[in-house]
Order: sequence, then C-alpha cells, then structure tokens
Amino acid sequence: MPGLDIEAYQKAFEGEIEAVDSLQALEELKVKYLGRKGILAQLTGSIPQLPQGERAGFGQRANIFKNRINLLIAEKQGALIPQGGPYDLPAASGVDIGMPGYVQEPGHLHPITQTIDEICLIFSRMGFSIVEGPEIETEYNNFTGLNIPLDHPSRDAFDTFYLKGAQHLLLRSHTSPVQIREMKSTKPPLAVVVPGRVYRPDATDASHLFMFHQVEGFLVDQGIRFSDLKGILEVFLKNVFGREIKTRFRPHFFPFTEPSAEVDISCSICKGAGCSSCGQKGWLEILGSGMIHPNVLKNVGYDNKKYSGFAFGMGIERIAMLKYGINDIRLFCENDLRFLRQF
Ligand code: 2NL
Repeated sequence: MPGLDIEAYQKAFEGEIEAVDSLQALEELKVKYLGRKGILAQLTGSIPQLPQGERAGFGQRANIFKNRINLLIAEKQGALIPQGGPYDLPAASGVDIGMPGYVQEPGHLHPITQTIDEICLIFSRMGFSIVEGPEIETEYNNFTGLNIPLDHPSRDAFDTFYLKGAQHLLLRSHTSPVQIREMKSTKPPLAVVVPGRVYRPDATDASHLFMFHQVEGFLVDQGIRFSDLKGILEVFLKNVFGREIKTRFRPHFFPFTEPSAEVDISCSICKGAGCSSCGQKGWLEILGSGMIHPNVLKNVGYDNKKYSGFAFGMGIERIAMLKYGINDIRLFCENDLRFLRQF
C-alpha cells in the first residue's frame, strides 16, 4: 500500500467493508482505519512532513476520506443490526430509549452586538450605508483631519494609545477616522454610519473600559441644516428608547462640528421627574452631534461653500446600559453566562 495514497486506501477500505458480515468485524475495521494508531491517524500525522504547498489539499482529502469511512460504517451498522418489530427495535438495536436526551443550548449574539445591529438597522432604514474601517489609524485621520488642534488634550499620550516605534500610528480613539476615509473616497451626497471598537487608556471601573464600542454617523449634501440633524436623531432615539421619550439638544463644543450639541433623552425610569438613574436630572445624556466644521469638509476635499452636513457619535456600552438598566460596564466583557443569558 503506497504510504500516502489516500485514493488507494479508500479503494481498499471500500473492498474491506463490503466483505464485513458481523458487528465484530465492523468494529475491527473501524479500529483499523479510525483508531488511535489507525490509517487515518497515520495519514494526518504525516502532514507536517509534506511540502508546505501540499498540506492543505492533503488535509482536505484526508477529511473527505474520514467522512466517507464514517458514512459507510454507519450504513453497514444499520444493515447488520437485526431489525425486529416496532416494539423490540430499541432493545434489539442497543438503543436505550429511557436515556435522557441531549439538550442543545442555542447561543445568541452578545448584547453589544445586538445593540450595534439595532442602531445600524434603524439608520439603514433611513438610507444610511454601514461602513467599517481599521482599528490602527494615522494621527491625521484620528485627529488632524477632524480639525483637532495639535495641543488638544485628547492627543496626549495619556489619552490615546500610540504605537511603539511608529509615532504617527495609534489605536483609534473614536470611529471618526473611518468617516474621514469615507468622505475622502466618495463624493456627496453621502450618508454613512460607522460601528466599531475604539481604544482609550482609561483605568477600568464601573463606567470605563480601555476598549469600548461606538457608532458614529454623518450625512453630507447640498443644503443640509441643523433641523435635518434634529429630525434624524429624534427618529433614531424614539426607535431605540420608545415613542414616548422626549429629546433635548444642549449647546456643546467639539472641534470637528460647529455648532455642536449634546443630546439628552428624558429619563425613562422616572419619566423626567428625577431619580438615581439620571442623577436627579430627569435627563440622560446619549450622544454628541453637530454640523460638520467647514475645515473638516475642506480637509477631505469637499467644497464647503456648496456642501454642508451633520455628524453624531455615541458610546454603545452606555446606550446598552441605559436601555437594559445595567450598572457596571465590566459585565460586558466578563463572559459570565448568568449575565449574558438575559439578552
Ligand atoms: C461624542 C461626540 C461626535 C462626531 C462624533 C463625526 C464628526 C465628523 C464627521 C463624521 Cl466631523 N463624524 N463624529 C460628530 C459630533 C460628535 O461624538 O460625544 N461621542 C460619544
């Protein structure tokens, strides 16, 4: 028998199983081919000795062979087991119908993934496309292109993970660099949402992780106004938190938007009266937003006299915590099934 000729082994196996006429002979054949020191084990054990380029193909063929062996053995077993009437079949075939069955516990998506999917679905229904980008970014895409000045505190090494030995590369601190890439490569009109992981060197506590998730989005066209931003975000927030919530836009400052606003929703727990969840304020801060700064439009090569747009960003862990009443962000990454099974 040629040492590694799978086809020859397969021919031989098919002849041998044809001749098997007892369950004992079948068991012996099974050990010969599938046993710990069997032919299949020898075949797969020899893979490391093969030239690099042949290993994957050989492994695939060995797998197909194994499946074929299992199939023919199962068929033969069925043919060899004495078939009685409907009532003595279980006992005769050695199947104990009194044994408890296997419970297959279905898994599900992580609550953060579910929240990202829900947010993206709402925006895609409003015509936004969904784009992802790299987690290692350039300082330009993460800061400079976004009109974030050189002396801005977020650029400090205490607030951003810079790559060792590559000073202009970093772990993105928000998903906005993907927006820069997208605007640079695509002419308006353009409406995009960007979900993904972001990184900041914060000490871990009940409300901080050094890696978390954001969804940001933007829309650029001719004649886009702040009222467009308000309308889109209002529809979005009512979809996530319920028809009955109110929204509030508070003036704020971001270097990449002007004017900028932080957006609150009325606290769904106390209905705006003030409780411990909202720090007695009656309002919960949900996202940051604003009209894209003309400098940003210029940086990506858009004519900022002709085009305007809005942008927004939110932290997913925070949204999921508010939506589901979770009080510790660390629960999302502890893989505790007692927590995860609730979603
Ligand atoms: C926040 C603030 C914001 C953006 C993110 C953005 C900006 C531009 C283009 C595309 Cl210039 N996207 N993102 C804009 C305003 C606010 O987020 O507090 N996030 C949790």
